[in-house]
Amino acid sequence: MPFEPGELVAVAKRDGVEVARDVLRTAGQAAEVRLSREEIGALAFVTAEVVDSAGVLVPSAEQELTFTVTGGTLLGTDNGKQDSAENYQSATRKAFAGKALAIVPRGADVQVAMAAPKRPSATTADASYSGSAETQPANMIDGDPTTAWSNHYVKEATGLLPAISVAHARDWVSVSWPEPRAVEAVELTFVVDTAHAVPASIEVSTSDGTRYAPVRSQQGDPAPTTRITFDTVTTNSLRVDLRSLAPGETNGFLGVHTLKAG
Ligand SMILES: [Ca+2]
Repeated sequence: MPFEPGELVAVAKRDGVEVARDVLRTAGQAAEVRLSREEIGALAFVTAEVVDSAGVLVPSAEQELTFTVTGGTLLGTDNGKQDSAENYQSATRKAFAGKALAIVPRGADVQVAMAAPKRPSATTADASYSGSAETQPANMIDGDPTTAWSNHYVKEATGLLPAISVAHARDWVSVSWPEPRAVEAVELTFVVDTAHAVPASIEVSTSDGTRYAPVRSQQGDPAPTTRITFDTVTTNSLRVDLRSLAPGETNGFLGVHTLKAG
């Protein structure tokens, strides 16, 4: 069965009546650390689990976790990895299979900080220009349909000049991933509102590692959700050049909620 992210539900029935149910969910990106503790005798065993924004354990997480203990001394840390060369006395330990353990005196309080996730396998997005801190390129690949990249900017009025905010003639957005793979389409969902319009034209390019060149046989017309198909290319980066419908006007800005290469 080909891999698809989602939910796998196993339901056990006896005489047609459900008696047990188990659910496996695909984990998203590491978002936070969940702590649980078990106290045995004079000791507390505090388990840290790296979970995604829905609280699902991220089994691939290997982030460094740093434990801070108050009301007692950190006695040791572990992550269950047999061949780990890390110091068992260190307050910092990498998660293994998404988990790490701290041992402290019973009653001591434990806080944990997670280092910025190392995601060499991450997809990244870029753009020739972003209008504000709230409309960065990463918004195109965050899986959130409400966030967007945009080139809309507002240059505040000064004593001499009125506020300026007019659309660029063109800008580009791009998406890159670590390992080359075959792609034959790109799908974009554009922002359409009083300031933003669907672009006048869309051109998809791919990089050979040094420069971008248009992909062949591009088909698809600009629309709020546009799918451009093209001859299959094997690449790790696509760039999409967008031309404004109203350059120099206040209603010709470009915005992209979602950019997907497939
Ligand atoms: Ca988004």
